[in-house]
Amino acid sequence: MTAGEPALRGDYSRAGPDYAVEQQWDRYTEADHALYRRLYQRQSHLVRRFACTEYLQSLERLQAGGAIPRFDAVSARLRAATRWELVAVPGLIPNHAFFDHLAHRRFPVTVWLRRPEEFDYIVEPDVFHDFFGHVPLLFDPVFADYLQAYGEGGLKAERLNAIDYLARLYWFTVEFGLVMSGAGLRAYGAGLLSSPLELPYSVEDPAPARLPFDLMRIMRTPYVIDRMQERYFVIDNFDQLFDATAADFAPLYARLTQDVSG
Ligand code: HBI
Ligand code: FE
Repeated sequence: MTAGEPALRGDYSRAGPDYAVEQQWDRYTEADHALYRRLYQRQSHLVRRFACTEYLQSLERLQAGGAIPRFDAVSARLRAATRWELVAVPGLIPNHAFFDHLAHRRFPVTVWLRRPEEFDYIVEPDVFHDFFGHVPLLFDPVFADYLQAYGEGGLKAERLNAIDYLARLYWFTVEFGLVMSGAGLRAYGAGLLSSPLELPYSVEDPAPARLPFDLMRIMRTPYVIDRMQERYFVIDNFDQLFDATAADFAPLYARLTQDVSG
């Protein structure tokens, strides 16, 4: 996205100022749909053991395992459920556009699918990660409100030069969050739900630390993007997440900046 970073794979030439594109569903090949089905098959077995119930209920209702979904059809159902919709994007988009979509209850979903040799892992988000990982929880009313609030917080953090702190909150909740439910420890983060290796690891492996959700600690914790995480933060429920992040972050950012400079 900035000079020096490796090029992103998507086609950005047709993207508007908000980075929206047409999904062009007819351009997916039968091989794309077959690869998507294989990814979905494997992962749907794993999530039954390791995902939170809110996620599983929505995934079940979506019935989206047969082919790469049509975003328009899913948006119609989402609008009825939580007033969210999907917007097709070429891949990672700049922070401002990303936050603005979330603040308006639009979730950006990448249009392209990974290559077969990337079956187990891909660094950039693709349609499987974005759809399988993120979309089911948009049907949960509390999580849906949290994500909108995160987008609004992102627009504010931009003005306060605090995006690096806020991005950690997204990372340790929306992407890699765990929840302690009645049934035990479960995953709700999309990076976990869409990963065949890290999903069981995050819930069962003795190696990583599992810490109680702590907003300030999260915003002080750097993360790596291309390895298993060394720590996860555990919430009790989505209300806790929404309530803990409802306050004005400006004084928190001021404290975090002071930590660093002195
Ligand atoms: N773009 N498509 C897409 N998906 C993301 O998850 C995403 C993004 N742009 C920026 C971004 N994430 C994060 O860096 C922000 O949460 C900070
Ligand atoms: Fe993601």
